[in-house]
Amino acid sequence: MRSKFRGTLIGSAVGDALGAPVEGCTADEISIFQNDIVEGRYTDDTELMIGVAESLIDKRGFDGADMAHKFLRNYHAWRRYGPGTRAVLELLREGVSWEKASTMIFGGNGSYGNGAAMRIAPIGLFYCDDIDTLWEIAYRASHITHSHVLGKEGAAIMACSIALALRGYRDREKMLNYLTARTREDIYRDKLIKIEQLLDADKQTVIEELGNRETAFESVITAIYSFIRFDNFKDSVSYAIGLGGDTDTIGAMTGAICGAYYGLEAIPAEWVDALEDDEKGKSYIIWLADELYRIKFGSG
Ligand code: R7I
Ligand code: MG
Ligand code: MG
Repeated sequence: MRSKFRGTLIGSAVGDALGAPVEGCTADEISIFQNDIVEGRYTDDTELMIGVAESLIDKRGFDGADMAHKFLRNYHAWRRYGPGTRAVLELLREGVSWEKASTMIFGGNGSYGNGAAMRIAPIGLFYCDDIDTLWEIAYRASHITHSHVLGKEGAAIMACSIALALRGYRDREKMLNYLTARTREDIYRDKLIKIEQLLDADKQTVIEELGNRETAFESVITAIYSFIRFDNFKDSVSYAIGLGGDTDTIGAMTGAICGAYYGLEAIPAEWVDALEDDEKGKSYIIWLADELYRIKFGSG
């Protein structure tokens, strides 16, 4: 289980770093995707995920004001944040409360970008044995930047997928039945139901049916699909990135689910080796995973 905790957070960071250099490229442009060219710099996806983990650890659970503070403290603009999230962080910095800031963007509707889902992995770990609480906390943690229900639902589905993968659900019927029964949003349910018929589909069909963009409902189910379609970390994450579009984020979300299922040792060593290891890099992310594990299971 400790290896799965590490695998989740490192898997997410690795997927982010691998996808980052080709973010915004089309599938055709990436069709000569080469796994041996690895830069190892992560982006906003991982920087925000680190903030989620740090806050859960410091507060022994969810605390919105503290998590918002962690996001601000860790923020580096050059890691390429989404415009909505950048605007919310600016409002928080000006002193607007974490409950209010996210409701002030996109004409008051709030964001349905995938920025809440891409950082949610630590919540999937921390609340893995209580899906009702996990779902509720995923919503509250999303609200810091994403107040639109579809942004929150995408994050809850992602957190739940990670919890199920930790418990060993890859059997597609079991996992998909669980998620389909749980979600209350049609756009997600309809895409989950489609997965079964898409298992041999070509890339273009998958992109059209499930999406590869930076909205939550055009990326979260794509990551779940990439996990289910293959039987190992490398193939799933390479495939997810090869779809093009929001490659770092779909890579990160696929990497998190795969890491939760297969564990750290299943991530290609050359990918882990290449991951940056500066102040808050690989070693620190492993430490965060171990702390979450220690707090949760009370040992070592
Ligand atoms: O969700 P968010 O943090 O973006 C994450 C993406 C990832 O790909 C990261 O790697 C990083 O590159 O950014 O940032 P938002 O700006 O809140 O949402 C992402 C995009 O979704 C927005 O820029 C919009 O294009 C779209 N979007 C919306 N469009 C119209 N109306 C999100 N919410 C809305 C909306 O309410
Ligand atoms: Mg990014
Ligand atoms: Mg992205």
